[in-house]
Amino acid sequence: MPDQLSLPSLTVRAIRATPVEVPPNFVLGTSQGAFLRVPLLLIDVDTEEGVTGRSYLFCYLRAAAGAIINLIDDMEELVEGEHVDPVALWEKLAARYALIGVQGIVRMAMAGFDVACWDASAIAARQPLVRLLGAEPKPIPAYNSCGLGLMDDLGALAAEAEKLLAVGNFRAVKLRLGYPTLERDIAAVHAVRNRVGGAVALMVDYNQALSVDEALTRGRALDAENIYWLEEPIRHDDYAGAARLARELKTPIQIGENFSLPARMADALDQAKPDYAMPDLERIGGVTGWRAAAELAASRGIKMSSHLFPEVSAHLLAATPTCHYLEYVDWADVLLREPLKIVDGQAIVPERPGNGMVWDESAVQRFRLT
Ligand code: SMN
Ligand code: MG
Repeated sequence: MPDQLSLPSLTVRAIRATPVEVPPNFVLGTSQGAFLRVPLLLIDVDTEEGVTGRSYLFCYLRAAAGAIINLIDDMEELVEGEHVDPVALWEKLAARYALIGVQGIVRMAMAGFDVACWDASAIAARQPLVRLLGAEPKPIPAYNSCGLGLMDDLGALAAEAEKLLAVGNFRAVKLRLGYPTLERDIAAVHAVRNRVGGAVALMVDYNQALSVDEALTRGRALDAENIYWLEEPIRHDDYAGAARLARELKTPIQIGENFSLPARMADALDQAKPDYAMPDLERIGGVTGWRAAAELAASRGIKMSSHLFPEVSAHLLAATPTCHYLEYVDWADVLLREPLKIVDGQAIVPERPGNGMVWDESAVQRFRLT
């Protein structure tokens, strides 16, 4: 991505944050708990020039939404009347929040604002975000990550895999693992593999459930199962453990959804030496953080995928030199006038100005919290 971009002149007028909770089409049961409802925070940045930029955050917990709204109200006072220059605004806010620390939900709130600022800039420039970033739209290979959570009924699991492939003609899906036993993990893999066939890419995600020793044991068994990547088998900040897994296992190790800003990603890439990386838009620092992350991955020759936020991530991956896979979830579809399109298993980067997200206001009212 080019360093210097010319951005249109816009001025921040207000930031609005709207909490919503949408029912997922598929329950996502991870080893760390299941998502039965998806709490999102919609962010609108209004400018004096009449352009509005949009983004959303995934709050994980309903309780986090209110706390993030308070932070956004605080941020609004700091950026009102400022020129919409996302990199300069990131630096200004980072300086103001140095004492509380740019981490956790402070960093999420800043990322949400950053993504909306980039959207406003691209809309004002009458360009899709990908072009503002100096790249061209292109189809992005995607895997369907909407479901395949931990399930007791392996027949239902296999049926869900088939359903997930059918929606957008996907050729890749991600299965959550971390059942009480290795045997049960392998049974889940077999149930899905037998139903989808050998040509489908099957990623697996442990959500940090295992000790290093257990990950070596289960990983060695998975090495015989044609697994596309093994995601977060151990706690995300054990870089030495991850490096050992990457050395000893055949299956590629994937980490990244917990990289907190590009600096920690650099540490993780250099110390954990994962095969692949998948930063998350709201944890890596929005579009501004993603651009730095893409450079880090490119300079080390590491293929980079996205985590959640498929609408904005599609633009970003198209501008990422080592673009790998887009993680597709449909959570925001019900809230969007034009949801992200998947054709033949690939995400289509929209040509409309900005990141392409415009709220369906009646849906927002329907799913609004308070
Ligand atoms: C995941 C984590 C948290 C919420 C949704 C999904 C998972 C993934 O780790 O990578 O999709
Ligand atoms: Mg994951």
